[in-house]
Amino acid sequence: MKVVLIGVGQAGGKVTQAIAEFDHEMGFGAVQDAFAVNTARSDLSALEIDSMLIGQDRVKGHGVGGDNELGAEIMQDEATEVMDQLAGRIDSRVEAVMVVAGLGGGTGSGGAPALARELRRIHDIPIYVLGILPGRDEGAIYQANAGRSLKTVVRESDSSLLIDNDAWRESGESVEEGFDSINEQIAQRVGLLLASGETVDGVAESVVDSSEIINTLRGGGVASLGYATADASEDAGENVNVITSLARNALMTSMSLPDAVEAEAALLVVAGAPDRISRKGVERARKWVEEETGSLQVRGGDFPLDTERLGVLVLLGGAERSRRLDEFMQRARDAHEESHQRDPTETFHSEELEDLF
Ligand SMILES: Nc1nc2c(ncn2[C@@H]2O[C@H](COP(=O)(O)OP(=O)(O)OP(=O)(O)O)[C@@H](O)[C@H]2O)c(=O)[nH]1
Ligand SMILES: [Mg+2]
Repeated sequence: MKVVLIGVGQAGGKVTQAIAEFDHEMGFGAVQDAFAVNTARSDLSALEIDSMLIGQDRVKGHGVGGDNELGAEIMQDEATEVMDQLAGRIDSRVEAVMVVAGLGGGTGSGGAPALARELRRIHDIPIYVLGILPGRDEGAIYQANAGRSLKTVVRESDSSLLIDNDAWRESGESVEEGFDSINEQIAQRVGLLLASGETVDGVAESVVDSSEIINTLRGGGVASLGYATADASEDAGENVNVITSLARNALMTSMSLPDAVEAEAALLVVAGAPDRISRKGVERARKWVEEETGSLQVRGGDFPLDTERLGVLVLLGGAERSRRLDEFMQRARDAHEESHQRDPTETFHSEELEDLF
């Protein structure tokens, strides 16, 4: 799927660059362009992708310090300039835009939904948000910010792919220590998903294409992505169980937003050498995903890759009924109450923290 990535804020810029680099190193060509927007000059100068500084008159290049309302205001005020910068990048080949941001900060948290809204007004292609949720041990302000931003992000995007910072963290690492490795994991998994929709010459009809990704996300709401790999036999016939257990691992242990109980739609992508992919395994894995998610819309397809291993990607659309999301919203509400007790004058719109849907 040909995409333009737009990172907003520090996490947004770093993750955008990581996905673009992965795509480039692998030679996939799914990422047409990668761009970063931020209120902090130093965050932008650490990046190699093209970028734009906003809010200079208000925060002098120093970031919004976690104030996501200010982040949203700045993006709204400078929307025309940002759209001008993006116009030439989103050309007719581009099939979707992905706005990338950490939802716990200020610039990305407030700016990403504001940018998504503008993009949707102007462009007919799907505008997705890749939103990073703070991990459990990040501070209260991050939790509260992300809680407030989440509902807006979901409303303003065609689908919001959520990644919990605890989901793909190496055990033993703190979230901060782990950012680079988390970003690598995000880059690999999201990069593979985007590349899986790129048609390759002379391949069978079982290959995934962009429309399947778009259709899986068509219902909007929250999306989640999981991935697992394993060694595989040269003989497809011996890989039936490899594929079914990879699907199980991807869905049960590696989702970017863990513990989804239901999904509206799902896409099961089996990556690997075509002669190692067992059709029977793919069929069984699809049936299992159907039963597990209660979705009657489970799409499937192959992603031919020159490797001895097999990998399975599971993309869920309409997956807002997740225990992890409930847990997260509770954390955000607790964080909000805590900050309220400290500062009773704070004007916090608590209705935004009521149940997400
Ligand atoms: N996965 C990941 N998360 C990050 C990274 N950097 C920051 N975060 C998370 O993103 C949230 C903070 O957002 P930032 O992107 O730092 O904030 P910002 O959008 O730049 O906003 P301000 O700094 O307030 O202007 C927190 O929840 C962090 O844990 C990163 O490199 N990778
Ligand atoms: Mg910042």
